[in-house]
Amino acid sequence: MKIKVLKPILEANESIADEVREVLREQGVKLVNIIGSPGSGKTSLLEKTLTYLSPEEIGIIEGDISTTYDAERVYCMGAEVVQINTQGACHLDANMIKESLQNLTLNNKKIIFIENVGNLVCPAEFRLGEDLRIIVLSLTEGEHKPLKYPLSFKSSQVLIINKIDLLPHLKVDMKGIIEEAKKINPDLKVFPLSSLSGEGFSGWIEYIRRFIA
Ligand SMILES: Nc1nc2c(ncn2[C@@H]2O[C@H](COP(=O)(O)OP(=O)(O)OP(=O)(O)O)[C@@H](O)[C@H]2O)c(=O)[nH]1
Ligand SMILES: [Mg+2]
Repeated sequence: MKIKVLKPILEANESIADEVREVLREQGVKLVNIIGSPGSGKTSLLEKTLTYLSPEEIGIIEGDISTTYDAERVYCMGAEVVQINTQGACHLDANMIKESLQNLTLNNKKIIFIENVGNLVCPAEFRLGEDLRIIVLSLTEGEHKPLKYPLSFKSSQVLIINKIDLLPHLKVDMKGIIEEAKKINPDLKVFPLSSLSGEGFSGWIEYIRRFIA
């Protein structure tokens, strides 16, 4: 019996991710991949961030298993948006991003944010051609996520600790979370903030503005 093994999925994904990166580099557009658990606040972070930036210069690719709810939320903030429904898949892959780019106007954009499917495991495995990977962790998720889901933290450059407005109501050690995350990834840039109240946003906005520039 002969069994054909095609190019391993991750390897094929890597080469498409390189293509995506090259297309966007030629256009001068940066790509940011936002990962995090369901409900950690990825869409809320985008909504609030759009109020500080120029939405017409921003494209958004929304990844969800189904529905267009998140796309509608960011569309209302003035950004051009494409929704990907993965129909069950727990992460986006580079080919989905390559196809989405055909549905976005690139020549007036400076940055594209991807909101990945809510999941702390699978999205970490798949590069999408991004220049920056951000992990959003909310305080309500509790402690030890960095040690339990190390690849998500290791492969990201920025950690957003969201929902700090809830700190007085929770028994959670934010300092401990940061220490643990830094153990996994000492270079991780950490921004504790609230996407609801806007508390802590100045440092994050300064960082992303500099990144775009
Ligand atoms: N108190 C508080 N609530 C927040 C904050 N950010 C988001 N939320 C709430 O958390 C819930 C989930 O927020 P979303 O932004 O939809 O989370 P998400 O990560 O995009 O969720 P999925 O797309 O389903 O994975 C919503 O009810 C938000 O209003 C925050 O900083 N503080
Ligand atoms: Mg969302």
